[in-house]
Amino acid sequence: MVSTDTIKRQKIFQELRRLQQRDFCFSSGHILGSMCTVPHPLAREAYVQFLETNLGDPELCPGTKEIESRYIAFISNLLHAPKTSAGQIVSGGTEGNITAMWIAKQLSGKKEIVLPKSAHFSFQKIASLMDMKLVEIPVTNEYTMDVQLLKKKIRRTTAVVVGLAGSTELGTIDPISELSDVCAEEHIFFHVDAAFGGFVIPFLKELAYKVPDFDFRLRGVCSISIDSHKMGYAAIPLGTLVVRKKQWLGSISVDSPYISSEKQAGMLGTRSGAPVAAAYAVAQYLGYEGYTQMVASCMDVTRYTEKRIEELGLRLVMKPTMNVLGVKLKKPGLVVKKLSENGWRVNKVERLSCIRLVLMPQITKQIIDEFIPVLQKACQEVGEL
Ligand code: 0PR
Repeated sequence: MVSTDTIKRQKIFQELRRLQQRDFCFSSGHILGSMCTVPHPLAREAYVQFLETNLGDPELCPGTKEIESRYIAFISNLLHAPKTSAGQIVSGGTEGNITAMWIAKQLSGKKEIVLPKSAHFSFQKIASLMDMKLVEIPVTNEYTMDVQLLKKKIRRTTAVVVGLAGSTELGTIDPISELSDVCAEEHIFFHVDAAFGGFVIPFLKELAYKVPDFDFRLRGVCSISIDSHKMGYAAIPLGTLVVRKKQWLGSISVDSPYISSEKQAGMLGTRSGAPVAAAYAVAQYLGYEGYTQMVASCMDVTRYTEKRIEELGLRLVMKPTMNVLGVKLKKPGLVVKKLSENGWRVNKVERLSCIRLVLMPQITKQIIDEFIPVLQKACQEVGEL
């Protein structure tokens, strides 16, 4: 006879599955607007294995702490961080940016954030949370921060300048090298938001693409935030903030009397070791070579998509820098709605009058072949074509 407990469990899981079926899933290939992906199979396995760990109390789990240190070392190497640097695990790009702005505010005692108009909306949260002011710099025709305009906006009250290495809307890279020089000369904290591009640019370089420098080899770069749950092929939630000088983390540390470590840096207290173990497993498995192949394949699909879209008679906002494409439309909202009705998820960028496609590792040329006629029909129906 089946026990009442078994029946109870079955019912709960039936309900969970029923609700889950309403979700779009990455494996369907129909999510074309997200910056996340199906986690690598190894990430899934490691995640479950480390479910009970808490890196907020590191002495309870010295083994997981060691995994965290090794993962930070991997990220630091990828970003050419100097020996003086330190890394802080975060939940993703939002927390990475919050933590960087927190450090910049603490170190400078100032409140102004100078950033490109293209910066992610997490900075709006930061302004509100930390009582900071955003000074937006327009972008050039190439959709990157205008350095000449930036120079005019830097003042005695500037706490920090932010540059993007892979913008949310178009995947563009700001002139990080020039910004680094300006900030070094003015002694201003310079944060690079590489949430998306951090796991793309190093491998594009490996593949001999001409992409600008963005990492700690540039003298003025003070911190970089990079997400593993985007192009790192790992599980949500995981990002890393790397800072040039270890002691800067002291500015966001407090005494932590109830736990095993004397001080705790950063926003979170209790935090899972599972995403860290998952990301470490993926990094160990793929290595630089695996990530390079992955980026090469994403770029191959990007070029193919670009060609197929242009063949339809649609225009791109710009030649893509990485695996993010903006397709110019008069009514992006209507097209997104039509696509959604047909089971395809694409994001709209009203500000640039375009839709954004992100060619993540799960998107193949076959998926694009399925998508193109649906896009064509949607565009015809709303009068775009
Ligand atoms: N910085 C940049 C440059 C980003 O693109 C993003 C997110 C963040 C910071 C914030 O990162 P977290 O969301 O990890 O905190 N950019 C994507 C966006 O807002 C995130 C995203 C991911 C959106 C998956 C949709 C989606 O399905 O478009």
